[in-house]
Amino acid sequence: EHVNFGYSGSHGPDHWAENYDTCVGKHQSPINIQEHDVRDINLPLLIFSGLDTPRKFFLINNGHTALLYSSKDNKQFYMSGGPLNGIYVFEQLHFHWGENDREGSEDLINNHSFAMELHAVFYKDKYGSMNDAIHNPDGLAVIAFFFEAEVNDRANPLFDTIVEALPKIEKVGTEIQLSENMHLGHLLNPAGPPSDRMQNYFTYNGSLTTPPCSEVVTWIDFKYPLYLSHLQIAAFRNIRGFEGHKLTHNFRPVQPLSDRRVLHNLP
Ligand code: GRE
Ligand code: ZN
Repeated sequence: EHVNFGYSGSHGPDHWAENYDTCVGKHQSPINIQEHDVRDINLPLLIFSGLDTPRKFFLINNGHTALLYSSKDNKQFYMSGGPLNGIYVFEQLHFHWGENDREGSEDLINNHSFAMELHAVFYKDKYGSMNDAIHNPDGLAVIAFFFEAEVNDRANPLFDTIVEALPKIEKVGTEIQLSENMHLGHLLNPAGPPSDRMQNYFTYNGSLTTPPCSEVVTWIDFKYPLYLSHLQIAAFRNIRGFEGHKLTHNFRPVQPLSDRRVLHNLP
């Protein structure tokens, strides 16, 4: 196993630029989203399609995160509208977490770290693939959901299928098919569309939060968090990274906002 990047020591975020010079750009992610840098505006409706098509999902441990992708034999999951020009196609979703429930999200809101952050990654349809899209400034759009640890420690049943499968992908490179077909609408929008919850978001231009840190991402961060129990979150910390160590945390620290503005869409 070759470690190309990690989250501590000589492979940690401070060293990424030694192998990936784009990681020192001026429009990097994540950022601390602070009230005084944010402008309220009214964007067009953010539109999703294919949300309620059930799909087979595969869960993989790639050494950096737990990642889900779906077979492409069915109707695809698309996103458009909001801050986006054109149509974006779903590619994968994955998680970022911390050593405890007081950290773990990548973007912060008013200095607040959430316990976990889900990234659903989409590429612009006209570029045809993820690999081609990442060479274009408008190549990717990522919707981010923050998670808090539920104070009453109730589990979120929508995430049970994923959480219960994590022990089966403990080793780097392992992959399984989830036992139940899922539709993303159910997972990401429990209130069911149309819902204001998915129109209340921050948006800004930034980068991949992992090497090569390409500055090609339109970020869409939903303001209201989802909930998981402490134990559900803890299950993620048990998967292994490279060299067999537990992947206890995998969030990148915040990067300078520089000359950027963050927009807040008011539903
Ligand atoms: C990541 O690896 O964390 C990532 C991607 C694609 C887009 C955004 C992002 O792989 O944070
Ligand atoms: Zn990510």
